[in-house]
Amino acid sequence: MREIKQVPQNIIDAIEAHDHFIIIGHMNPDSDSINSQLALASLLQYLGKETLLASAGPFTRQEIASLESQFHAHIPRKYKSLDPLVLVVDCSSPDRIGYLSEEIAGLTVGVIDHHAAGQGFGDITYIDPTAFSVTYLILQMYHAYAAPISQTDAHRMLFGLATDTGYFRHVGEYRGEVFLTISELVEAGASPRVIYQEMYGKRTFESRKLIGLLLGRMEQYFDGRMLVTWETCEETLHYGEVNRDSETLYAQMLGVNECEVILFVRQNDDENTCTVGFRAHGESPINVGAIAADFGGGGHKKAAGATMEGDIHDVIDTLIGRFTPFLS
Ligand SMILES: [Mn+2]
Repeated sequence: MREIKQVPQNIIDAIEAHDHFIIIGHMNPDSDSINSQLALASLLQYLGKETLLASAGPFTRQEIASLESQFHAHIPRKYKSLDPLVLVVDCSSPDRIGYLSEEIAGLTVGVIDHHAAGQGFGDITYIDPTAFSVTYLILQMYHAYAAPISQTDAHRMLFGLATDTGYFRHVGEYRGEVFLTISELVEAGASPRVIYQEMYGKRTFESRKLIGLLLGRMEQYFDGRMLVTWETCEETLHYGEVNRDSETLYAQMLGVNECEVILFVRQNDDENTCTVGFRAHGESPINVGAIAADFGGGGHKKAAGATMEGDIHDVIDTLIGRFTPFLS
């Protein structure tokens, strides 16, 4: 089993030295980011600290939309004057928190993250790129303090772990720590059934139509080793940001025999740029995070994103060129 990285002493010391905390996650928050923020706030409150949760949003993902009211969109000036420690979760660079990076200027920043690219940002760091989710790292902090885990926090931490492992589908051999963690959190009251429903159920009729549209137009490149699909900004406007389920789209595409890499190119409403989702098959050696980083984006080896200039077909051409050395 993988060795568990200890919570660094300087994080523990910094928490000890502060009474007020600002907890920030990345923009376009996902379940790992949001639930890491919430579970960390609970732990700090248990330690007698005051916390403020902040997020640049938007809360478009269905499974987190109802949580928005717990987050501040801006840091109140008064709170900043209390000398809070800023804890940033699930971010490999300061731009991932959006405009909030300007609002925390001058404050001490701790970073708790699991992205491989996440080095060199933050005054103090707890970074473990082998951890499947940041909620897993937050759980290690609960252990470090021997803090009790409420049912609500067990749910949050399991939800983050389920999200970042694609409901445990991306977990490979010798990663038994994931299942020990699941066992611990289920015994503390988290429900895998409820989390599955939150992640994959309760979808709209229109969201299935959108998946049908995007699967219907996908194209093969490099003898089927790459699959590409795309969406115009008019379609995004029609289907909405909430009516989507990109993970199901990706899973369907990656399930195609011989497929190693998929690209999902979405035109932005400025019409001059596109947002690209990259995914690689678990068995492929291709690191899409490194390729996304070439275009100013980032992410993990198997899942990444970038914003690129040009219309949909320019962006697809550029990316086909970039992947040619790996796939032809
Ligand atoms: Mn994450």
